[in-house]
Amino acid sequence: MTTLKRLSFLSLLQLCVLATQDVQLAQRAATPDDCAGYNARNVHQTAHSLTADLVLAGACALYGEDIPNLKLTVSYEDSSRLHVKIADAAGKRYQVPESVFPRPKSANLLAVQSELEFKYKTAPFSFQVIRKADKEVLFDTTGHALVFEQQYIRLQTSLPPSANIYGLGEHTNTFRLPSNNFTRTFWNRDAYGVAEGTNLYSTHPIYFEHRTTGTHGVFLLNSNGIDVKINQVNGKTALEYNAIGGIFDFYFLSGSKKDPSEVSRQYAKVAGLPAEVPYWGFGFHQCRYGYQNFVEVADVVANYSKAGIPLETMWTDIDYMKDRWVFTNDPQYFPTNRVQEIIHYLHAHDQHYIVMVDPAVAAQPNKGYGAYDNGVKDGIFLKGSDGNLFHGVVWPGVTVYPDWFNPKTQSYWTNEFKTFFDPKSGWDIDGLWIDMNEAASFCPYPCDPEATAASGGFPPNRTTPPPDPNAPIFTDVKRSAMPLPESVYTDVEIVEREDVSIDARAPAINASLNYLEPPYAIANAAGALSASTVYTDAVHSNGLIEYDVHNLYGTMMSIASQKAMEARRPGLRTLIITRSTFAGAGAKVGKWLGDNLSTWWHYRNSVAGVLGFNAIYQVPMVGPDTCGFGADTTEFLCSRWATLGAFYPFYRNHNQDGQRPQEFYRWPLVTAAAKNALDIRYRLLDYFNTALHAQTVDGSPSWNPLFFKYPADKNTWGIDTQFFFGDSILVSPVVEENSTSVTFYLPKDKFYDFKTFAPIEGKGANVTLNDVAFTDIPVYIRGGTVLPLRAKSAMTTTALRKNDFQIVVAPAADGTASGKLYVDDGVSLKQKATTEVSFKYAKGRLTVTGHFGYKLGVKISSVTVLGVKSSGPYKLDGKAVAKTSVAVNAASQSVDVKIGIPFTKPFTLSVA
Ligand SMILES: *[C@@H]1O[C@H](CO)[C@@H](O)[C@H](O)[C@H]1NC(C)=O
Ligand SMILES: *[C@@H]1O[C@H](CO)[C@@H](O)[C@H](O)[C@H]1NC(C)=O
Ligand SMILES: *[C@@H]1O[C@H](CO)[C@@H](O)[C@H](O)[C@H]1NC(C)=O
Ligand SMILES: *[C@@H]1O[C@H](CO)[C@@H](O)[C@H](O)[C@H]1NC(C)=O
Ligand SMILES: *[C@@H]1O[C@H](CO)[C@@H](O)[C@H](O)[C@H]1NC(C)=O
Ligand SMILES: *[C@@H]1O[C@H](CO)[C@@H](O)[C@H](O)[C@H]1NC(C)=O
Ligand SMILES: CC(=O)N[C@H]1CO[C@H](CO)[C@@H](O)[C@@H]1O
Repeated sequence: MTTLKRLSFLSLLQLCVLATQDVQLAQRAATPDDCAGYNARNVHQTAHSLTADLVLAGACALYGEDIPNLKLTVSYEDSSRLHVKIADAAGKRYQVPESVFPRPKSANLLAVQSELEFKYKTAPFSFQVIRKADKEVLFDTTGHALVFEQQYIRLQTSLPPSANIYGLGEHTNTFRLPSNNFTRTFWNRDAYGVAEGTNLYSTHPIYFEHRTTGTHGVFLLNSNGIDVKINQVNGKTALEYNAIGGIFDFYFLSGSKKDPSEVSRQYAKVAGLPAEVPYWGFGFHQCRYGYQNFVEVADVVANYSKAGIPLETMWTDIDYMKDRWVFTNDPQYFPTNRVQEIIHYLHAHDQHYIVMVDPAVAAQPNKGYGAYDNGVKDGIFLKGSDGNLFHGVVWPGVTVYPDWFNPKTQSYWTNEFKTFFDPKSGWDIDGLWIDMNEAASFCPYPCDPEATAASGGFPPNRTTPPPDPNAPIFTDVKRSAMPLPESVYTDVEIVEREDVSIDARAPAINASLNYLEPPYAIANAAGALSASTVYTDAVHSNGLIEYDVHNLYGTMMSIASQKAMEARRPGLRTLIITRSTFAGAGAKVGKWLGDNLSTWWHYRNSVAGVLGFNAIYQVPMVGPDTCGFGADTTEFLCSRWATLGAFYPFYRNHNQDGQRPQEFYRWPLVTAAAKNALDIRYRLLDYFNTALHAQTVDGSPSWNPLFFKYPADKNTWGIDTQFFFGDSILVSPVVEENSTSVTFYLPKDKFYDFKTFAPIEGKGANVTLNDVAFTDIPVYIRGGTVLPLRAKSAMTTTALRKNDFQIVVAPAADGTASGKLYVDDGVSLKQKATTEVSFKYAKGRLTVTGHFGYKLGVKISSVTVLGVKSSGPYKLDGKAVAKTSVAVNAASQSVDVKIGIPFTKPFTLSVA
């Protein structure tokens, strides 16, 4: 956009201010590159760091007043991480609070020990970040003026032509981002239908860039509204940050020449390691908006049982609430005693229950509504610029919003959870779903809450009559009432986060700035900054202004909710699924991809969405609404989606109120597809849990794009409809509408068909399969892998854990393979004992080592070696295995050796 057009966004007030600044107006630059930038003075270089004063070289005044004096700080935090901070010299500007984004520890290295070099020019100031090993320039602001104004900061880097850039989510673009004419806006937004190219629910300003020389990462820690623009300029890719506040706080990650996932691990050190999830969280989840009452919820549970489809967790959307007031239930439609019956039934059958909680509380004074009254008493609701409670409109009508920055909000939130979700007197939920936390409001801008609530019909009246309060449920399934054993609720001290420096500093609100309509308008698809959300001039209890912290709301709700859930069941892992996230949220919660639609585009595109959150943003527990949320699904789409869903980390069928029902049992074809896919998922569950556990330990992705495994193969760089589940399971779903054929890429490598175990040589070319049944999905094992499979699937993950293992050895072309297995009790935050097994296969010999602290209580039923034509002899720990225990499958060239030994200690098995 031109400056002139931008100027039309200026408020009258600002025009007045600017008009009096004749000098600046006269010198106003036309574009950022016309600005003179800053000159570096007093450059102070030590062995560990570099600091400099940056002094404005000439007025720029593109979108307001320049900040004349800046401070540059460069520190070498560890060998792979360079921290570059450009802030106002006074250090008064807003920075992301450490309570929301704890800073990584710095090893405070010597510059010479860093893999990265910081090179700069003084007049005008520009800098390059260079990887020393190969002199590769990773970031280069040369020729692009730094602009640093009150409400507009800008920095641009030149990158190679058509750069391979991944990340900068949340978005529904391709996984590899367009490298021309492209704007990625960060402004968390309730984005029904998740339109391509628009700002969505989350903000993750991290990108990975892949080159033939290696893969590196660049993270901008800034929570203000940002447009990142990517264009081709003079034969190069120009990546430009345009933020409307905050500072430039960059973390450069050197990555690796050979292994792109190294950047994921380096970023995990910055963003925080993701949370471990309870094992049952990987089971299949059923949800919908519009389950009318407790009878319907119970019927869905029963119908899943009758159909023989494993249902691990049943969910209830806002339908359970009375008039959609959070922390209430409708006594007619969802009476507590009947819901408790459902919860007891689920628990007795090793199943689980989750409900939704929204942040916004119905503004209902004098109604005896605890959640409102308590919040008002504690003074924890967010206030508008006039000092009164800020009102928006959400499901219940006019609402207020908790102010997560208020020190009393945590105890308020924890208490509401303790009361409403009390295991004895209330709803004993096992996990939590949080929504509308962008924060969303149905109110346009400007907002008249009363009028919007009235005209939108909030809250809506129920459209069905109440059920018979004594309606029998689960009549044809045996009933028993047994909650989770008390013994698991061991008391463990909850460590509160320490007070940290950056929180203590809320910059003064500047009355001459426009926080509602700043001069630079980011490309927010909702329009004005305050449209459909909390007003950006609302002031938090610590003085921070919503303008700066809007993008943190969902993550702060996540942090508070995680603490509240942990307080209910101390010592246990939490499963919390949120809609809105900021960088670092994965340390507390998982995420679903929001309100997508039942379309083939959304089905396909979900792979790119999951890849971003798992492999880049470190929010690994992620998945879309399987079969699609909005719009009616079809039998073929839901079949395909049921099979793809089985490979998402988070696997949940969820549907919109009023759409065609889409539980998997609704169609025979979808039932078969779901059963088939769940059979594969559950047999692979310990393999995947091992991968996700590894991610919680060092950030190694548990869902990998193809180029992470074949970085030198250019054909893989743009692929985002195939992925690796864990390190070694290649999934290539059918992507065309109603089709039974699929063309996908097989890298030059050895693979094995997961179903038949037959070997397949990848040629570094596309292959086409023409008869992929709707119940099926192409799955291959990458050569070089030892897979610890459960020998058979089960109806719940609890039952699954009682099944024996089958070890599958899939050798690479060189005849070797390796793998790992991690098992713990699946629920505790602190484990008393774990089992960690390592599998190595070479020269026809499988060696199993490790420690077996956690008692698996199962056997290894067999070891299956693929791609061998061995006639033995077969020896287990040196002793010959009976011929009758060996089954050779000539068709697939595999050998299955029944060993049936307890899985309690190391062993070796030789097959040749
Ligand atoms: C750039 O993108 C905009 C919006 O997506 C589109 O309307 C326009 O045609 C594109 N311009 C070019 C040159 O591709
Ligand atoms: C459950 O199954 C019964 C029998 O097929 C059917 O009548 C009922 O509509 C189903 N209910 C739900 C909620 O799926
Ligand atoms: C709900 O029903 C009541 C009573 O019939 C009516 O007064 C009210 O306007 C209805 N509310 C909405 C949102 O339709
Ligand atoms: C407030 O903003 C005005 C206009 O940009 C600026 O002149 C002034 O220095 C600012 N005040 C502070 C304390 O930053
Ligand atoms: C695909 O199949 C569904 C039934 O599952 C059908 O409703 C739809 O019209 C088909 N689409 C096309 C393009 O034929
Ligand atoms: C594989 O097919 C896709 C289209 O289905 C195409 O875009 C891609 O270039 C092909 N890859 C190779 C290596 O031929
Ligand atoms: C198929 C699918 O899940 N599509 C999209 C659903 O919505 C999220 C955004 O919230 C996207 O990331 C998914 O790709």
